[in-house]
Amino acid sequence: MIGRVIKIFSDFYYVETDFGIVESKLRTVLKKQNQEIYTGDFVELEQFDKNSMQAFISAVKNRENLITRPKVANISQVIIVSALKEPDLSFEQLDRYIAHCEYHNIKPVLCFNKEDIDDLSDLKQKIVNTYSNLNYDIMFTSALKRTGIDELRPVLKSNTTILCGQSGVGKSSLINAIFNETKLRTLPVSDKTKRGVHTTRHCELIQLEADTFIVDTPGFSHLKFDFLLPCDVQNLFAEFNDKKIKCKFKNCLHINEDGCGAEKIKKNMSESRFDSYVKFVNEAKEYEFKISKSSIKKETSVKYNKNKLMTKISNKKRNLSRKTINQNINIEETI
Ligand SMILES: Nc1nc2c(ncn2[C@@H]2O[C@H](COP(=O)(O)OP(=O)(O)OP(=O)(O)O)[C@@H](O)[C@H]2O)c(=O)[nH]1
Ligand SMILES: [Mg+2]
Ligand SMILES: [Zn+2]
Repeated sequence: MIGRVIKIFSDFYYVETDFGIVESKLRTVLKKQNQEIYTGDFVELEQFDKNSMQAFISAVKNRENLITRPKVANISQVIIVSALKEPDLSFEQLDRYIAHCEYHNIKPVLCFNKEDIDDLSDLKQKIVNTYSNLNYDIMFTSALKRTGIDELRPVLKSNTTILCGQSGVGKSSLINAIFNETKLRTLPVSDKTKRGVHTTRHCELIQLEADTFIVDTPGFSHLKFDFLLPCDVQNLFAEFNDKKIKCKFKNCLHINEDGCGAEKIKKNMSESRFDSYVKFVNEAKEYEFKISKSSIKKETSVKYNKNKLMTKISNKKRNLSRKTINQNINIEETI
């Protein structure tokens, strides 16, 4: 029997099947193989007991894709949800989510929720100016007043769509509005921090129609670009995909290099986008620095002594010299 993992709670995998939702555990052999299973995975079930609706997962089908933040498999679309207000829209956070989608080669849809709060037309205009020429679809919604929801439905059709975005922006509320019922728990943003209170704790796949799924995810805001090299960050910004860029420098970051050929692109890029770009490049630089240090360490783990290759003993394993021991004693005494 084949099913799809819709939710994971510690050791339990909830699998949607033709018979309903089956509470499943992993076969020991899969555990031993360290087989990871994610929400959205298609799995094979064995030893299905119809009475208790329990079974064992014996295999995982090949994945079409796996996005990593949060980890969900076989998705066809990402909608990045932001709130126009409460919490205030952060262009930087939005760019982080967009760049993460680009990293996974997915063009996200941008959804701006809570349009019922105040007259936000200036902000909306700024959003359109910043993102529409980058070919991202933009939607304005209110889960509360149910505006924009009918426009959202056709976007979801026949897709497995993951809603992601910071805590409190209204992801679960939007799903409730789409279903016209309270399927998911939602909570007001905190009065103190003006942020969400992390109401959704797990990724959950919900079936809207036979071939239409939505995944609710917990909001988080610490996406960092500390896993790629500085010169790769430009691939995550649609502005730099322009084939017309003719920068003569190799590995140019297009930030403040004299004579950089991307000058024109930068002029057309909105200030907030450029700021985000520079920030992400700096995070990538930290990563570059870290790996450069660790590779030096590797190289020095062996050394030549009298033409013989010797393995250097790590500092932890090496006995302290008498001088160091004496010095340490002196330090302790002075404390
Ligand atoms: N005014 C207004 N409030 C909204 C809207 N959508 C959601 N809210 C409120 O915002 C708060 C947070 O909504 P949630 O749906 O829990 O937000 P979330 O994105 O799922 O948050 P996490 O689960 O923590 O990631 C709730 O009090 C909602 O009632 C909206 O369109 N307008
Ligand atoms: Mg939620
Ligand atoms: Zn350049």
